[in-house]
Amino acid sequence: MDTMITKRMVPVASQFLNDVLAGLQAEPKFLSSKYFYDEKGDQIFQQIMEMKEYYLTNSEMEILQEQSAKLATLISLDGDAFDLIELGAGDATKSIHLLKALLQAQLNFTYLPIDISAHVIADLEDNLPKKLPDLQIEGLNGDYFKMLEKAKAISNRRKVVLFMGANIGNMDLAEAENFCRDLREELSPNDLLIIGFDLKKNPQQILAAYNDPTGITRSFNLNLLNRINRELDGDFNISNFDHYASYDPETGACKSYLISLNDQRVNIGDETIHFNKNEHIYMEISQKYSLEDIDALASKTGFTPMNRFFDRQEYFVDAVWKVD
Ligand code: AVJ
Repeated sequence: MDTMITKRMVPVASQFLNDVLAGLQAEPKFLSSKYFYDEKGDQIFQQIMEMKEYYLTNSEMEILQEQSAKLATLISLDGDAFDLIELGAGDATKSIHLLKALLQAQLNFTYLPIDISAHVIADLEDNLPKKLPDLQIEGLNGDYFKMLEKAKAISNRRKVVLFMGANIGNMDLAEAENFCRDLREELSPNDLLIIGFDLKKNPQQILAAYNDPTGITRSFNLNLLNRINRELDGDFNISNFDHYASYDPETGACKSYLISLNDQRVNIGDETIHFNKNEHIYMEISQKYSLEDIDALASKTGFTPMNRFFDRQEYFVDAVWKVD
């Protein structure tokens, strides 16, 4: 069992249980996509990124592969030393291109990857120095905001924050606004934020990325029910649920649901949850943005848009914002 302690001093496992029960006892029911990523969920997400319908990864990869030198120039400002902080660094397969460009430009910086997963941080500290011997790296394992505090305690150098992968898409517009405002509070004037957004585009193309015919995304959603069975003593019968994805071009909200295929009861530990036939569980939002939406988000939350980096097809943008 995980013994990590959260901010409110609730063990992670019971935080998971509390969130699951609160979501499934609510009307309408919901679960949080942040719980998708157990070991199995990580594996399925890898498969999603390899799907031909899932254009996001290739688009942002192209931006980093082809425009990292330009990004590095922009980041360096007047050449002073800085800390490059990455939120949710993962395996850094995209950011490694930027790290290379920054080293090539002989800039004085330390890379501070932040990730909630201890083994992600251990792997990065192991592997990156082998690939980039000159890299100064200091991994921070924990909650984004607590680790940002820690990063500020380590040095008072200018901060450049990377938040890529369209991870902001997993927040609805109000949550994204709060997140950016909270992030702004941790930063100082002239600090930078480089933030990846998936852009509004042909609705068919967006929907296809979240509704693949082979059912990989379906199993990604259903895996959370399996995880509840495994970790919280649940008895979901997975074959009694189906995946439903939707995209609303008016709001840019791409949402996924699990639909109960019949009237059923599910036990989770000591609790019993009732599902009506055709009742839905709201599982995930992947919010899409227009360029106007992105600029509006920046100015509402204390940032000024500085520059934008697109892939050739303009499916995706990495926006560079400066703290006001
Ligand atoms: C990791 C949040 C960027 O929303 O596109 C992929 C997760 N969900 N397919 C996304 C996801 C279903 C992904 N992000």
